[in-house]
Amino acid sequence: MTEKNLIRAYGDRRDDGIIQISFTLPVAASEKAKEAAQLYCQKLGLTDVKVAAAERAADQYTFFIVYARSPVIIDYNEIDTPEISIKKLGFYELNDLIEERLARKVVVFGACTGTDTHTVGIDAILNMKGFAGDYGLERYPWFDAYNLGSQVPNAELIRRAKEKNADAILVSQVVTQRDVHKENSRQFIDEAKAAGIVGKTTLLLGGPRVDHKLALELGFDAGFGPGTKPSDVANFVVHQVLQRHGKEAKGTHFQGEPT
Ligand code: B12
Repeated sequence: MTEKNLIRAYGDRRDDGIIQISFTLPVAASEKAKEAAQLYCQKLGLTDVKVAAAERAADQYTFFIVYARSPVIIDYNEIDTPEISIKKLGFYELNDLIEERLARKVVVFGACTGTDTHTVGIDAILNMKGFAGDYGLERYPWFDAYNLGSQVPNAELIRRAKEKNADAILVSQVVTQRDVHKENSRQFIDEAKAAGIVGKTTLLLGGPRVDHKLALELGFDAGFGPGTKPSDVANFVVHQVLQRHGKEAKGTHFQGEPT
């Protein structure tokens, strides 16, 4: 039997259970609203509740930040979740690797698909300037990156990618109301199956509410969430492409910092 690793939230001291939460209630900002926030937190099972901020969010809406103590204890060793672990190569090393092993450019297509207009995330990954000081894929001389923009129908993205024999397709989904991101992603996978590219083209899903586990469940090869850097995506795609072409042993991915 595995040993337990019981953990609680850390606030000021180890195991004090102190957490910070934020939420909005549909009432105007007032002392009564603060009391409502207190009561709400108590009903969540929290104690030592302190309403640190209560700000008007809109007419009849107040946004709260609360500190409180949670009794919850979890066993960290019970958690088993898929995770992308990869030893990242730096910009120059990765380009050199593509040149040496593949001797052609890696072709990627990306878009924000369905009804979603939020392009900032996919732009951060693909555009020349990149994100957080990390170059986007357009900047890599050994990548050919096509960014089709927003509200692109799934079938159109797949058709355009197939025309260029794309190695990878990047789907961005930001709006999650009524799980529209999942519904649209499932529709993308259905289209990809019909087009015969599943298992041949690397299919990536990304967005603020996406994680690797969700993407795998939906049928993608990997998922990338908030804070993803273009170099994370570039490294993942290159290793997948090399492995698909038998130019790198499977399971070469392992954890580590960029060299
Ligand atoms: C900018 C913005 C807009 C702009 C978008 C402009 C544009 N060209 O993109 C405009 C004003 C048009 C807009 C419109 C709307 N928006 Co808006 N918007 C935002 C805002 C403020 C920022 C989003 C953003 O740019 N984030 C920055 C990027 C860099 O982060 P990111 O997307 O997470 O991307 C990173 C990762 O997730 C990952 N990633 C993302 N995609 C991919 C894909 C792949 C393949 C990979 C590998 C990685 C990856 O890499 C990126 C870099 O790390 C957010 C609130 C917020 N603060 O987040 C609301 C927000 C996303 N919008 C929201 C809403 C509701 C809307 C509207 C529906 C509003 C309306 N009623 O009209 C419309 C949407 C219309 C539509 N059909 O989509 C909600 C969504 C709520 C929900 N749960 O679904 C949010 C959260 C605001 C809120 N709190 O209510 N919006």
